[in-house]
Amino acid sequence: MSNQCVLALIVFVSVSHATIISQNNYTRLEFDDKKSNNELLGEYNSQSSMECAAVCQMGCGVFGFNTLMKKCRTHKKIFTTEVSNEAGWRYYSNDFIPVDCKDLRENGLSKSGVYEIFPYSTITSPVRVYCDMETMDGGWTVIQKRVDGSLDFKRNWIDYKNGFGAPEWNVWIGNEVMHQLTKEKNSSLYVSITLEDVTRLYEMYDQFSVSNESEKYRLFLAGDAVGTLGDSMLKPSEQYATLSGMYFSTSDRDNDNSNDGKIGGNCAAAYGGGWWFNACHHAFLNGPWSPVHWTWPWCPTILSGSSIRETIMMIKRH
Ligand SMILES: [Ca+2]
Repeated sequence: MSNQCVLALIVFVSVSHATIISQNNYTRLEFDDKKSNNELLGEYNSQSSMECAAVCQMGCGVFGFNTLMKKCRTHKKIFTTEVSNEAGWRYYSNDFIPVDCKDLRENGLSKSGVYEIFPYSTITSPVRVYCDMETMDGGWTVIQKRVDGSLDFKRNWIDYKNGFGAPEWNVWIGNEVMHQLTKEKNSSLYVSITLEDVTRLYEMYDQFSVSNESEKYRLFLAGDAVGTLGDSMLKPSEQYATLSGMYFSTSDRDNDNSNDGKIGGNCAAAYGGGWWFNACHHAFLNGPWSPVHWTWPWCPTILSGSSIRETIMMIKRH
């Protein structure tokens, strides 16, 4: 429970002497048939309290759902004095702290979109992520998404560490967040590439994790790879090197296995984006959007960025 929620509940109890009923990770406030007018963020039509909860998840402290009018009201804080009587209202405190999109899915949120998650155990600030709630039972946290060339992926170590872009658009969620989401947790990786003709191909890896910064955000993949793209990351073929076990490299941090003088031994600089390069790659989803320069996004299935409309990488804890 966040400090804000604790404070809010104390204020509420002291004012109204209400009892509190814990329910579905939201705390039901026994304050029936009254409407709060305090610090209103928005009012929406809503079919259920869970739908209302999903709206609140984007950043409210308290929400009310009217079972008769099918309306939802979100508030920054709990009501204190500004209350009016109106039949049908039930109020809830948002004390649910989701670690990832799977947490949200398991708590009944079934609509894909941008949510706030709290992947850090010690830092309380949220991370905005896109959750895919439809693909393979939903609960997928998107870690990479590209829909056009308007966001430059040729970036330095710090940018890849902290992430860049926006979750509803083009995004790299950040290596540090990836590490937090996958440390001590068995996660699957789902890669999808949508082609210009809107064919959507995918590959799912059973186990995916990223180590910490002192281990240069090293990539680990294991288990089965299934899908329609073919495996280009883990064990593509005899002549193709794996990316599992590789360190993350950017143009300013060469951690790759290349000593090739033609590219200065620096894969990230040569191919124009950060990645877990070997020497260098047969899968590379962070290349320059310009098709002339984005080579081998997913070899041998996709040899040039020119045929790509969209890429997505997303993960889900087992
Ligand atoms: Ca090198």
